[in-house]
Amino acid sequence: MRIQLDQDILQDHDEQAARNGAELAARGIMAVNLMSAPGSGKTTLLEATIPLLQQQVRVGVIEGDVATTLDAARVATLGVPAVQINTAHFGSTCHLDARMVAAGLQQLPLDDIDLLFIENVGNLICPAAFRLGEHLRALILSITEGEDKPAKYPRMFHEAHSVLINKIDLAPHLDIDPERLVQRVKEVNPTAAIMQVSARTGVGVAEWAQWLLERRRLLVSG
Ligand SMILES: Nc1nc2c(ncn2[C@@H]2O[C@H](COP(=O)(O)OP(=O)(O)OP(=O)(O)O)[C@@H](O)[C@H]2O)c(=O)[nH]1
Ligand SMILES: [Mg+2]
Repeated sequence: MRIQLDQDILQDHDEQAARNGAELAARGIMAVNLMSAPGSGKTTLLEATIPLLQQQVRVGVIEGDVATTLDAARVATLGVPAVQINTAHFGSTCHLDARMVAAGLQQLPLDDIDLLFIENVGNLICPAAFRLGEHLRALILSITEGEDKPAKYPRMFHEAHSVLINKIDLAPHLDIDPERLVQRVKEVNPTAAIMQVSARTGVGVAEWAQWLLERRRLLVSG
């Protein structure tokens, strides 16, 4: 009985995700679900990436967190429309789901957006199970988290279209080899685009921005 209920809830989520995806596609908006453990650098990466993208596309942001509007306030200073979803208000905490994103879409000026970032709640487990209506899933792994993480959280890595290895500026201070981390990611997901970046120094951010623009070009050209 319990299993049946869970299946029904997941099916409801999947249907709402399909509706979100259809609405975004009809408007030519590419949505990117940004996922990572807490503090890996999702918002900092957005702060570094958005100014590069703004020269070519109009960006919007949905921020997901359990509580506070801190992250939405950070990206809003870049002059992009940003809405904060607090998952606690929806009776769920560890991830965004499609109905929360639907609520966020209602608050955004969708006619003025080409590329929508959805920053998920910091968590390497739950977000993998919930589709939001996104076109792309980007996973951020900071090098301080350890090279065992792809093997320990395989579903998150397996579902990602791109994996960004962030905080690469810290590599000289750590006993971790970024190339080995790349190998560990490839063992779990051989097809994801893997990029080494530093949201702090900007290294690799232009490559990531170009990758996003190319993916959007392919999406809108069908
Ligand atoms: N050295 C270094 N620090 C970084 C980098 N990216 C982010 N940080 C720092 O890491 C901390 C967390 O960054 P956030 O961008 O808030 O991380 P987040 O993933 O958005 O965090 P949550 O939304 O709370 O899950 C901040 O102190 C950032 O300044 C980086 O590339 N290098
Ligand atoms: Mg954040």
